[in-house]
Amino acid sequence: KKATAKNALALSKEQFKDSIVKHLRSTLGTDEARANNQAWWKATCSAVNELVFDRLTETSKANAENDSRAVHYLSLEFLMGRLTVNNLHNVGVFDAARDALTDLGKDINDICDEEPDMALGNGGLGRLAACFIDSLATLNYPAVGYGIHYEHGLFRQEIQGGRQIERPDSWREYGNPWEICRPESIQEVPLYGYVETVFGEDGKMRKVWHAGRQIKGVPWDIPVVGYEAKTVNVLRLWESKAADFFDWDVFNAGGYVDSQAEKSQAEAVSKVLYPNDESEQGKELRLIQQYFFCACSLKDIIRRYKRNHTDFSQFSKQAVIQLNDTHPTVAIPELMRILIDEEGLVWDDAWKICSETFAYTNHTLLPEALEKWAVYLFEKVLPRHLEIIYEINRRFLEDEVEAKWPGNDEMKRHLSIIEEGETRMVRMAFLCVVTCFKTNGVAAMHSELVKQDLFPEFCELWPERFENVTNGVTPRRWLLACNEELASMYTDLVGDQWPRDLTLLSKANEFADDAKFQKKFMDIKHTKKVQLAKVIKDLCDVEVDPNAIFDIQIKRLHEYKRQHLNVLHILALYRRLLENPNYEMNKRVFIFGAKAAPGYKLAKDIIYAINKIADKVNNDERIQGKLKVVFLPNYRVTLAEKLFPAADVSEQISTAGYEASGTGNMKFALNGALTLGTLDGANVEIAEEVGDENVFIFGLNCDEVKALKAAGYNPWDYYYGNPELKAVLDWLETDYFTPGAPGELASIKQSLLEGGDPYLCLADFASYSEAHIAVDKMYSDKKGWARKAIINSASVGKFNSDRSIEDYVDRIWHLEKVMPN
Ligand code: 26V
Repeated sequence: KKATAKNALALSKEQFKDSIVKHLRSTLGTDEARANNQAWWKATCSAVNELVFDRLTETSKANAENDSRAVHYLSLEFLMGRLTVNNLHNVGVFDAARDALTDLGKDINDICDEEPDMALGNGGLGRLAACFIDSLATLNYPAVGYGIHYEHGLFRQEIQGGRQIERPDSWREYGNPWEICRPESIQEVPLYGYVETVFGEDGKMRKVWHAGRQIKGVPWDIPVVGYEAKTVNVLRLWESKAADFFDWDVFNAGGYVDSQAEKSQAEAVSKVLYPNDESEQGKELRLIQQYFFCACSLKDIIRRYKRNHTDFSQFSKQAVIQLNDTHPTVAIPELMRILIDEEGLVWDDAWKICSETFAYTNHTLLPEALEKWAVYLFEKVLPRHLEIIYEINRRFLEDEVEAKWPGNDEMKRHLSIIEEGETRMVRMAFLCVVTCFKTNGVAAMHSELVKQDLFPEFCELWPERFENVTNGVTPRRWLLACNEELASMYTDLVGDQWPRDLTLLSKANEFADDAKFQKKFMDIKHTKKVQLAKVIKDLCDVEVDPNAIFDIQIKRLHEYKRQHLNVLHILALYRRLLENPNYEMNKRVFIFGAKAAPGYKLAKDIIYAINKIADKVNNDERIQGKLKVVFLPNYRVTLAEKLFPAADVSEQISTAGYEASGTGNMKFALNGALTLGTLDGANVEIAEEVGDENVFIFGLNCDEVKALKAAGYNPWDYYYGNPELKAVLDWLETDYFTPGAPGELASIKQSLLEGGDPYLCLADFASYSEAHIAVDKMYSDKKGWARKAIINSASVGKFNSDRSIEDYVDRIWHLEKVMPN
């Protein structure tokens, strides 16, 4: 029996049982005999919440009393997944809960399976925010996450006839026991209208924004439980509602229908998370979402600040605001507006406060993902903010740019926050870099590219503003909770402190060649593969052999991530097997999970191709089950938790220079998968940590990609130069995989040839194919493979998100711990 962990809240199995039964009756209005699993789940959560809510209150009391400096993490996305298992572990009562439920005749896994995923994010950026708030609480730092209480998270993906269909996600349709509504902290948000210039009796000019509409923001708090820590922070998510007086006025005047329209317009603001789509430009509702949650959050931050302060002189000492990408950038002009128009500060004082309060994280270099908003939209929705942005820009160009590059109008045009053109645009990233005291990238290589390629002139102006903070993942969710078997093996080896200090796992390196240790490690891998095989059978009705190599690519579908490169190689293998039934290879299962943005045609075509190829390959008796292809529908956090532990090979094959960091790559390595990847994002640092001999690196590096593009890349050269590549590309045009419907997969070939192959799939194909041969060879050496798998898992302690947070604290936030353990 495990000793009671430090800071675990005392709750015995018996107490837990009593509490669950009590909540079944008094909270849920049922009893042990009638309750369904959903009621059991909610009762279990309520039992835990008795502990969690106490700590939540204590934490906020301690922060108020200490007047602590805090970080405010503003993010349009928090991809939380499920909370129950995680919270049970973090509070330190997982074993008590499991045993209590067992005594009550329930399996904790079935009960926890009732919880819907909180999928309030698209992918990497949203999941990073979730890992970061876990780490902040674990390290006892004062922090608040601010975001939107979307009614619908990222769409649920169904596959019909091989194609993606989007269905609405309704994560809180039947109530969510983790959230607390706080009507006492409702905020009002103005929108639209016009700006009036008024002169006061003192002769001073003031600006008054007469809003055309007002909506209200209702906060919902999700407790964020630190791992065996005293701290419980909050994630505060804003829900939009019609402002009370609006519907009443119209309603009383007999306009019931109008008042309903008003109400549904207001509620539309927090209705649904936008998927990363082709272009978010021109989407007025998205801009309103951004402003809505920034305005609510700033009011909340200022309200809390004012409890202890009468002027703003200490504001930037007390509050740091981290912008998770440019999505919350409008918080900058909003704070300027509040300070100047409402609090009566002069421009220079307001500007000083803003530029000492905000910091910005960049998560992508893709030009189409760099946010720009049309000036006319700003003018319509946020007229006062546009004026402020113009003034920020004017001062920047006339003072800073002019001083550095005197008389250089071309440079002014180039660096202007306003892009001139047919439609004038606000460049949000420029506004961030001009204002923020720090701008950081998310992996060493990415941060260099941010300086060199994205903001070279800004970097010349202010080199000290640019930082790197390499991403990380929480070991609580991504090892302790998702891989019980490996977690307990590590606890036996190094004790129970590794979920905080993940570098302790490096002890396992000493056993990388130990036959007994290897067997235990690979037996666990096998167990996880057996478990995943069952999931695959249930979801896809495909039988896979757990002795095969499980080769997994799970991430959003995007051309730069090159799922289609993986597909081309699968086709090449299939062809080799058909041409030579004795072709030597280990059995291989290629597993995909990916959502495509609803408007991203080629991404959806790639999903279709994977499914069509899977149908054919999986049912082709000629290849004797040597090759299987699986596309798991509705990839999300909860599925990811089953996939990472079962992987042998981690596909990280983005075109070098395009993946800012990646975080899935870290979860794979931690669970003992070997990376097959390019020198991109954090792959570079993973290879550094685990050693080049323990990863399979292939393809062009970042400089070679740039050079090839500069020299004029011609994909046809590779097509004609490599017969196997030509054959698989031509295959896509036939009806081999889509009987009776030739050409259904042709768009992929087309994008790679006529389309110019912007992500250099064909250039990297041969190298990728060779790397796969090396993987296959290596896997035949069972001991060699086990050694590498162990070294990978034992050597990625650096990628603990606690380390990322400590880097942010040292380099950017400068926080102090409240209530240290
Ligand atoms: C945004 C968009 C918007 C419109 C066009 C298509 C598109 C494609 C990608 C994106 C990226 C959104 C930002 C994002 O999720 N970045 C990811 O952030 C992770 C956490 O830092 C990082 O590990 C990933 O490499 C990075 O892609």
